Amino acid sequence: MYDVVIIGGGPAGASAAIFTAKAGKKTLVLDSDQSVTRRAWIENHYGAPDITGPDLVEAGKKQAAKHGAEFVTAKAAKVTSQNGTVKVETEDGNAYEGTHAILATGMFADLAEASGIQTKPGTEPRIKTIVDCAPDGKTNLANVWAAGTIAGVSMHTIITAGDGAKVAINVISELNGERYVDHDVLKS
Ligand SMILES: Cc1cc2nc3c(=O)[nH]c(=O)nc-3n(C[C@H](O)[C@H](O)C(O)COP(=O)(O)OP(=O)(O)OC[C@H]3O[C@@H](n4cnc5c(N)ncnc54)[C@H](O)[C@@H]3O)c2cc1C
Repeated sequence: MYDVVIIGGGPAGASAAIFTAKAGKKTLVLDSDQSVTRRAWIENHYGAPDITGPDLVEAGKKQAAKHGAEFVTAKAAKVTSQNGTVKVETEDGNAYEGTHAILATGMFADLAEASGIQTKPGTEPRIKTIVDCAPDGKTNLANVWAAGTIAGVSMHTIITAGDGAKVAINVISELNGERYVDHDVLKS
């Protein structure tokens, strides 16, 4: 049983996984490897001048794995939530359980729709459907959250990665029962 199951390994999902894994939460990332970011050349990501989308996506996954996040290449087909446990079933017939789940599926709303997670029309350019979530990321399904493009934020890597981090801190704070901060100090 995981503390957090994250669906989507793009900037939003992997950024969330960096925070949850670094906070000592047992973290699984399920990813179908269809990130649109892989087609990007990025010159506007604060602190990472001139980077290819594939390099940014790989760097994010490596950073999360360094802190203990597990990655499985699979397509999630359905999310259910019952009695404090979230179950994620994948197209290859497997199922994974966690206390919380974060949807970071980018432009893909099919998982949310197949799972009875409320959606609404997107407001950002080229985004058809998004999850109808609260500002903290909570969806209508207990312990299921949304982050990044699928949560309706502006479709830019610094913003989707930031939103993944924001939602991860909300999930960690809920697990810990108090607000969480992750600050490391430069050793002198
Ligand atoms: C051509 C192009 C150029 C761009 N240039 C820039 C730029 O210069 N600067 C900038 O800031 N942004 C740019 N972007 C936007 C950037 O790529 C996105 O904003 C972004 O970062 C999206 O992050 P995300 O994590 O929300 O989604 P994504 O990166 O799309 O990640 C979503 C992940 O979820 C996975 N997934 C979806 N459904 C499932 C499922 N059911 N089960 C398992 N996994 C699933 C997908 O495989 C994917 O890996 C560009 C985008 C494109 C397409």
